[in-house]
Amino acid sequence: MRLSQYFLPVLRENPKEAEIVSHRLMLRAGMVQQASAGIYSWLPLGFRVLKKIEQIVREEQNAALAQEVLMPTIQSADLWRESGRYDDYGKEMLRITDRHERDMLYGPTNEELITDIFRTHVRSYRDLPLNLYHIQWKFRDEVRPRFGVMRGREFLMKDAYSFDTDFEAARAAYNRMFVAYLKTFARMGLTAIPMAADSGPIGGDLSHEFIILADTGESEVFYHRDWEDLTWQDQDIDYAGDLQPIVDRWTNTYAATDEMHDPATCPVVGDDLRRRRGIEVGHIFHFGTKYSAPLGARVATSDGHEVDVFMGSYGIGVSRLVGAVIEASHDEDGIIWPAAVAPFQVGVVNLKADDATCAQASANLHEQFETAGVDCLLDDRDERAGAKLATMDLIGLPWQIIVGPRGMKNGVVEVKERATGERTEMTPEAALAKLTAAAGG
Ligand code: 5CA
Repeated sequence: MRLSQYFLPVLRENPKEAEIVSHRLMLRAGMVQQASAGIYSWLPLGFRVLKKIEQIVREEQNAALAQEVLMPTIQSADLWRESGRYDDYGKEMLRITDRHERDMLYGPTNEELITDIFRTHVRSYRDLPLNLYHIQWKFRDEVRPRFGVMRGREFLMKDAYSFDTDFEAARAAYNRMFVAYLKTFARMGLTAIPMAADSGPIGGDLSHEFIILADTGESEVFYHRDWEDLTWQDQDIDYAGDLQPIVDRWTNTYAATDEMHDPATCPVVGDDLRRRRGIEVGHIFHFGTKYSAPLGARVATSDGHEVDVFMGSYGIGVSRLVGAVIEASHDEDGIIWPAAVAPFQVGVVNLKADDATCAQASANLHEQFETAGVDCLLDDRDERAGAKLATMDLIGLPWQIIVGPRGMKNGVVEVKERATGERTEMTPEAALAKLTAAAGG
């Protein structure tokens, strides 16, 4: 992609409305634009990142044996009356009336709709386990939408729903999602700490929030300092096998949100206990028969009984993650994208647009990267060198290749790694080979 033809409305000034760094950088880097309070348009650069994150979430859901569907954003109120949530949900639910005076709503979540799909088609334990998910926009009329896409009113969520005949099978389904979440966030360069969350009337420990530590997070969290050294080592997971040992390993070290943390009973004391803030990027629940019972989603068991199906739901804040990654990875010059979610892998900066040698060398590199399947953004604009370098740092692509007249005289370009700031001179061919390999191309 040539920047001269790309829609990248970069802002020079810090937007006044942005209170936190990710919101500020997303606006400055031309990733999103507010349409109204808590509702955003995604511009080309932001859209690329959103899609990258969505795709990682999708791949890990599929690997964990969940199947993708797509349910609508607009739902009928009738189903929510059946579950009893139509009145309970309150003002957060956006209610709509259609031309026939039928009550509709913009879905804030999908337990009712998925249970309706299930009860229409599934009658027997033979069809279980089943886990269906979708990645769809939600609407919650938050009292205080803020921090850009972090707490929006319209936001993109991955929500999965599992169905099983008994608690033990439901726990296995829960464990599959638990492990899939660890893998998902690790692939984005994030360490998400699973924290015991309030599981309500069901009891047990089957609800976890996945939290990324960040000073600007909205949740206050408490954890054992050992968490600071725990990172997911990538490994192949046999999702058909027993995942309890992995889940145990990741829940044995103390971590809790402020609602769950009780200083009187907390097993960690003194300097070992850390208190920080965090961003909730995922939340998983086992809620048993809470929706299947009122909606009549029942299955025959292997011994001839009929039971209300056991369910869990598993959410990931896909659009929130775009902000969360930036909160976790930036410096004073701008964003630092982890390669897995970067909108482009390489930015080629031609420092002197009117220099034929530089223009040729940078155009060649751009073309060769694209041929190699490495997403490349070429800054071919007729702009000051300083402004171009600042834009490249702001939008945070993992690698930059800087092409200037002085280097070209010696047949070299400069390769800069955004995360470390390290610069190395090499021939364009060497730069191409190095960064194609780095991008896994
Ligand atoms: N039905 C369940 C699980 S599928 C559910 O809705 N869970 S949730 O309310 O916890 O939402 C799931 C995830 O969506 C949260 O962990 C969070 O990452 C994201 N999320 C929730 N509200 C917002 C919001 N207002 N803006 C952006 N992301 C949000």
